[in-house]
Amino acid sequence: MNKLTPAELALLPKLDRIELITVRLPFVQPFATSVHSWAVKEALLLRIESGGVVGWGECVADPDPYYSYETTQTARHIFKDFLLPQVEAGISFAELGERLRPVRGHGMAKAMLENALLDLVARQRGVPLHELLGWPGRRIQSGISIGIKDSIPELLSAVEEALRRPYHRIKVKIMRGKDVAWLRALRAEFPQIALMADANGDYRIEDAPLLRELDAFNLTMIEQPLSYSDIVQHAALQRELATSLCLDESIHDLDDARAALSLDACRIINIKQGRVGGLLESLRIAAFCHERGVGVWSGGMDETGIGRAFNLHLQAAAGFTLPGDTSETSRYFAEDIVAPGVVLADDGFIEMPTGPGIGVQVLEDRVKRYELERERLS
Ligand code: OSB
Ligand code: MG
Repeated sequence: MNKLTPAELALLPKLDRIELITVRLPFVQPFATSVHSWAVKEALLLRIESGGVVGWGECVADPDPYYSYETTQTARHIFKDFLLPQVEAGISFAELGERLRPVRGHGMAKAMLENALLDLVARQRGVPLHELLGWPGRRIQSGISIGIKDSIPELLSAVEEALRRPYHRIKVKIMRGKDVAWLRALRAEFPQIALMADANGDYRIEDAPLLRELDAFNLTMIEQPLSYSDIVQHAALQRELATSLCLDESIHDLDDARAALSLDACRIINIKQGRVGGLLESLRIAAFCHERGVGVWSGGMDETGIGRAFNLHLQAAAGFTLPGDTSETSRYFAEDIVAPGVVLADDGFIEMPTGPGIGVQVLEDRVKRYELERERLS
């Protein structure tokens, strides 16, 4: 067992009030993957209070199971019936992790709980979250994930607009039928940019010859080309491609990351703290990859400003050497539930919030405005 970190040793405070809040924010424009298109962000939030200090967590599950089997409803059920009963004042985050271990999977529900507790403890100590996690703040690289478009010209203009911000790297979603020709057109127009593609599992191993054609486009990586549940076939595919593979959906915890690297199923991992059970497991995965020279980056789940702030703080850690999917707030929402929003500096970098906890202010009147449901649990 590795030495525990200060955050893992931190103790849970007594909670005076616990609420689950569902919010629904319209997206500025719909976001489409190979699997589904979302027009609104529906998110389950956790609000906890201790001695007048408030901590927030965001569950990255959607109301539907089109990215993961978890949904806002499964997260609510697992949280109320299995996770919350394990929370006890005075135990450490490490002890909480041990108590939650028998609950198989449901990393999104677990991350929401851990998020809120870490934010609360950091706010009580008056330190930024990244400091509680043991890392000095830094400016981070930006990246953008551009959804599936109806036509190649639409994709070209979306990329052009993103380059003007300027984002450090561009990720485009691909799917069967919107792949080789689309990337060829992009490369012809933008020969030099850092470009990658995310298939969200749309291909099968039989598509290896088609995917090999993507080697011509000098992509920094291809993200999750094969099934969300597969690691072995990704290893077979990686042997056939010059381009690095990156796994997203297939990685739920450190053990999955170990399996993927030992099988050479990918050369890069997309760490979404909201998918792998929270920030502490994310840091374990990042450290494991860093020791092996494997790059990681922070993905996103189109979070509200709450979840986005957690993703920012995570990227203070060593190992996050690649630009992630952390984009400007205005790209997702006309109005967010936190202030300030994420903006790019002129050089495309993003500043890490410096205030206590996640370092952004949650605007409770806005939360109320976008609220669908609020359930008080204590
Ligand atoms: O596969 O990384 C993905 C959004 C929702 C579900 C899955 C994915 C994404 C993104 C967008 O790519 C990331 C973001 O902008 O937050
Ligand atoms: Mg992805």
